[in-house]
Amino acid sequence: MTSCRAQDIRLTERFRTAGQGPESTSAFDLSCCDGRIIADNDERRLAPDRVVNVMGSGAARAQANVALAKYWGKRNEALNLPYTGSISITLAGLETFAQVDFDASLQSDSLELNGVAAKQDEARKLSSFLDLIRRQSGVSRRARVELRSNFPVAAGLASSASTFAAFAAAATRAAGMCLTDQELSALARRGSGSAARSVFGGFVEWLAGEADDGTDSYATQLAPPEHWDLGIVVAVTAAEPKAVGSREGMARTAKESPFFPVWLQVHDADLEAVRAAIRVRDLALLGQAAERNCLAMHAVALTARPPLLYWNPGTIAVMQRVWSLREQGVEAYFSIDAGPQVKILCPMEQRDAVADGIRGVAGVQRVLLSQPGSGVQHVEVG
Ligand code: 2P0
Repeated sequence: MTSCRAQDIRLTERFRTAGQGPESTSAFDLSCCDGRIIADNDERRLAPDRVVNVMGSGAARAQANVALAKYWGKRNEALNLPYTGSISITLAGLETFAQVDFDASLQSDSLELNGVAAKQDEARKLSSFLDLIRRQSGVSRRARVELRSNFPVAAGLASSASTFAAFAAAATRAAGMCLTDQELSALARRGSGSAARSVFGGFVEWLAGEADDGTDSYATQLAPPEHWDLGIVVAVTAAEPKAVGSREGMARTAKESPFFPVWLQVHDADLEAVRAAIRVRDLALLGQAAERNCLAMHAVALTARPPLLYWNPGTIAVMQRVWSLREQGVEAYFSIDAGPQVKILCPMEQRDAVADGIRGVAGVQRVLLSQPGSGVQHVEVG
């Protein structure tokens, strides 16, 4: 289990590697942290020695992820506890920056998303997350929060994953909380399930866990980004937010699809195949399992009542192009999360060719190039 001290040192290393100057380790008195693990759903205050030097401000960046074996259905909606484990790749370049300032002069939280004041439902979600951090840290001040993503948000590109991973890191830093990576992952999960995975870079598994309180439901890194030089191409077929969000979509599916038990039954084998494929870097095994799991998730969503269809004609055209590229010998495989965008896995040396093959497809608005990316990074503020 990672100690808090190790986490902070590693974050510092990541920051330096990213070439963005020295990290402010002075924000923490590291000697206070003994690595004891708190329950992620704990509404109590952290022990006094786990809240140190409240800086008031913190900033962090995190990247989106694409799920290869997907999270679709919660056994506990309040705590974002999934029925199944899931595995993802963190996506380099699809990034959210978060800055949090606890400010005694504020009467209420001031929340901005991409330069615009958060809408009522977004604000409620962000403030509830801050409340959790306030309860755990004992900080009572309201916060000024700025969140910026460099890709279409709420459109099936896992913006909530990068948002809550960055937000959790920035807010806990601002509140002076001393957390391990595992604790940060479990905390980010409370904001959005998939955010648990974006805390880590590379190839990441979120463990479903069994405990009712969620203490064993957090992500862990299966392999770092450099483990496998995979190319990832993202075909953006719509930039506007989806009609039905993931939260409502998975709740409706779990409750209203007669096939939901079948989804749970088939998921384990896909999870195992994806895990094994990553271990031995077998793209055919990985791609086939990812496509199978993706299609099963969308099939079960389609059979919810009323049905959920996240695709548009461009989505289907890209899927068909991927299949035809494969017939021509290009090792390309798709996955689609809860939205119309398509993420394509391929060998890095074929990434440009795949992107060229996708650009001409009707309905494709933009093509983004990615690869396995790094985990959450603290950023110096001020
Ligand atoms: C995933 N998705 O594994 C799956 C696949 C979308 C399809 O996790 O309710 O935004 O905030 O926990 O994490 C998107 O759902 O949902 C998602 P909440 P989240 O990536």
